Order: sequence, then C-alpha cells, then structure tokens
Amino acid sequence: MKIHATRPQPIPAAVLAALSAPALIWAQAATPVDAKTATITAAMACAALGGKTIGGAMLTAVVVTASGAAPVYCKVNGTLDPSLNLEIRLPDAWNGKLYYGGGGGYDGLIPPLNVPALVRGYAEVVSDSGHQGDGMSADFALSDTFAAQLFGSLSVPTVMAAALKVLTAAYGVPPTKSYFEGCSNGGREALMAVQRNPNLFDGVIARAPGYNWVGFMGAFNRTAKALAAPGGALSSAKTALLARHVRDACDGLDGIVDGIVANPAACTPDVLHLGGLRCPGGGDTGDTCLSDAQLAVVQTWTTDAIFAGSSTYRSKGYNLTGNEDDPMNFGIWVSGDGDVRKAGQYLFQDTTVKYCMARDPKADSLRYSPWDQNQVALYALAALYDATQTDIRPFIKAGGKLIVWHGGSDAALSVNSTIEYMANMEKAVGAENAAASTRFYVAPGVDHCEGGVGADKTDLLTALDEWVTKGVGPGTLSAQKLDAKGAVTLTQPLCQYPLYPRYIGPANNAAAAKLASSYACTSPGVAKQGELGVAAK
Ligand SMILES: [Ca+2]
Repeated sequence: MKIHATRPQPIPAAVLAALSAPALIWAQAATPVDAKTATITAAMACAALGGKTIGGAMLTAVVVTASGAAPVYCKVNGTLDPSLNLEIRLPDAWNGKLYYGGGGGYDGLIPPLNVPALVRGYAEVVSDSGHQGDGMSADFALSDTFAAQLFGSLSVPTVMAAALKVLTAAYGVPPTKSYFEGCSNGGREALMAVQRNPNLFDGVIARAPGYNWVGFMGAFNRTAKALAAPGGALSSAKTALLARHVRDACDGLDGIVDGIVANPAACTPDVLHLGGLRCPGGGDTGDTCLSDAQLAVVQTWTTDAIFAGSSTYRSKGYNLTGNEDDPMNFGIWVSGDGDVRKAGQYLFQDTTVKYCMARDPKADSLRYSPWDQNQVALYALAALYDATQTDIRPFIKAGGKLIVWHGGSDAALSVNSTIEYMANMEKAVGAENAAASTRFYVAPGVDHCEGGVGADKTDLLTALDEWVTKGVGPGTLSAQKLDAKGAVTLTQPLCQYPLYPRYIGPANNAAAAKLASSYACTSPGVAKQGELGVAAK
C-alpha cells in the first residue's frame, strides 16, 4: 500500500519553481545539422513512433506546435514497468545528439522543456525517475524499494537504454553524442552517472550537485533544529540585517561594491566580526541585532556538519554571502522567514526522516535523534542516494568530459561541499586527469541553480559540446544576467575555481561595473582595506 505524505504547511511556490527550473542555457545559433538526419521532421518522427512498443515502452507521439521561443517538436511519451514515465522531445531538424535533462528535489515529475537545447536540434530525454509526486516528498521510498533505487541511481541508465532505441527507430541511427545536464538533485544524478555508468554519456554537466545526500540532509536537520530552538527563529528583518552586515564587511573585497561577495576567501571571521551584531545581553531586543540563539543559528549554518559512520557523511558550512536577503536565498531555503517549517531545507529533511530514516509518516524531524545516532538508516540512505565516489577514472578513460558549476550564493546546497568534492576527486584521479577531463566553475552572487544578484546564465552545453566534439577544453566562460524581458543587465567572466572575477575597471563607473571586460579572473587572497577599489552600483 502506498502511503502519501501529509504536510503541515503548503510548499512555498518559489521552492517548487526552483525545483523545476530549466537548465541555465539560452538560445544562440543552432548547432549545424547533420544532413542525413535533418530531413526527418518532427511530424515524420511522430508518425514513425506513435503506437509502437520500443525499448519496453508503448509510445504515444504527438506533434507540439511552435509556441513563443519553443519550436515545433514531436513529444514522445511512454512508461517502463512498473511506473517509470519517460518523455522524449524530437526537434524538426535533429543535430544527431541526445540531451538528457536531470530532475529536481525528489523527482516525481517530468521536467519542463529545455527550449534552448531543442532550438539547437538536440533530442531531449527526461523522466520522472520512476514514481509520481511533487518533488518535495520522499513518500514513494517508504514501501517501494524499486522506486527508491530508480530515484537513487537506476532511472537514468534504464531510460537511456530505451531512449537510444527510440532515437534509432526514429532516425535510423543512434545519436553521435549523448550529454547529461542537471542541477541540484539533477546534479547528483549527473555525478551518479559519471560514477556508476562511466560509458553512458560523452559529456556531463553537474550544477549545484546534491551529491552528499546523507551529509546535506543531516546539515538541514541540524540547522532546522537550531532555528526551532527557543529564540532561534530568524525573521526577514533579521536576515536583512545579517545580509547588510556581511556586505558592509566583505562586498568590496573583490574590488567593487556591487552587492556580490565574489571573494569569499577574504571574508574571514575577523573581517566579518559577527559579534558586532549581538544584542546587548544576548537577548532579542529588536531588529537591529541578533540574539545569542540567532547567532547560534548562523554559527550552525556556517560550520561543517560531520557525522559518524563514514568519511562521506558530511556537509561543508555555508558562506555568508551578503545575499541572504535575496528572495530566493536564506528566507525561502533556510529560515522560512521566522517559521522554519516553511523553509525548503526543513521540508526536505523532514520528508527524508519520515519516509527514509524513521520510516514513520508521523515522525517529527525536529525531535529526531541526532543524525549519526541512526547508523543503519544513514547507511541505507547513502547506499541508495549518495554520489560521493571520487575516483572517476573509468569515466575519464572512456573519454568523458565533466563540467561542474555551483552558484556562489546558493543557500540550499553549500558551494563548499562541491569545492570539497572536486578537490577529493582531483586527489583520486590525479591532477593531470582532472585537468584533461574536468572543469569547475563558481558563479558569484548566484542562488540555487539560478537567480540572485550575480550573472547566472552561462552556455555550458555549447562549452561541453565543443570540448567533446572538437577537443577544445573550456577556459574562462561568459556569464550573463538577464532581466524579466530577457535583456542583458550584467556580464561577467565565469572563472575556473579557485579564481574569482575581480573588478579592475574604473572607479565609480556604473556602466563599466556591468561589463565582463572590467573584471579579471584572479586568485583569492585577503585584500587590504586600502586596496579596495570602490565603484557605484
Ligand atoms: Ca563585490
């Protein structure tokens, strides 16, 4: 019997929106089309596939007419037993390549169309990973062991086996290249594929990967408990106070006061001086200060969560970024603006405790015993969901290329955990292998997967494709920020970690501050106060 979750609070719409955010790429010129396959239109592909059983799935196929920026395509749907729904989108002029888009949260939904990939002629492949839900609930894992395994690691290779047959049936040939891109849980799926299915994809993009499921869920639990402690709740006014304090201390350490702390290495505890925020006597005396219980939350949030049982049961502390007051940052993900039970992190760890660990839908995660006192549950969770293996030499030897990206102001998943994974991966494969086959970028001021003050849009798919097909490994890339109408409002270089974009343009020049040419990828270091260049926003 399937037991469904009941939630004490509605899920914030913004959290759901973030879970289903499409990939961070946008339209440019379409990839040149292979002459042999380009003659097969979406309508022809649909006619070839509809009603047929291919790869174990009975397929439906409908032509979806062009709408807005989305071109016409053939939408193919099928279900692999027992309950793995897949969708394949075939463009009017196939470029010969496959693009697999990862899911988000606990999956359960077919991810939205990736318009830019379709515009470029990719055949898109997505799935709900084997169960149906809203992305915020792990209820499927309570009684359905196979659904849990599919979510953990099996759905991607299972869907790929079918998708390759479907594409071959539509076009007569399999794809020349196959790529995977995902963010958050999709980033975990990306690294899982790299680690466990090293021959499946020619290139993989892992963005803000939630690879350390045990570790970050434990960190979520620890932070939620601190927020739920007497006096620990943080209102939006308190979060805004904290963000201003961080900006005042650290914004200029990257050469420009622009609302982005691009050089977090220089934003040390001494520079931050959080003690200056303490309310007199340590009690809560209003919105101009933080109580001791609130400072304890900040302390918990920013320190590493390390659990017993395995060296991989850990999550690095979060940076204070000065963007805590951004709408998709600390309030939505961590504090719930005064009600922790509304926060994304609380909701994720709560459903994980209920359906994967305590295995009791009535369990209260805030009263759940310390994370590492539940060794059997941790082991089971890690075996299913953790993508913490660092030796990816089989993927590298197979010719695979990996691009990892993380937003510098991500309040959901710590960029420092990704930094740690990449350092450990380099140790495991060797510096030469890592340099030849992996790249790692941090985008300052960018929230979870997208949004925030910083430049969140980078065409990683084209960078990956050129790497795979032409052997040109990406260096510094270009990042943009767009307004609601799609106009570019900021360009920055996207630097390879540990470099960060330091402002080298003229002081007090608002136009120069928005141009990538005013920034240089720079090694981190502690800037002295007298060296700060200060420009207008
Ligand atoms: Ca700055």
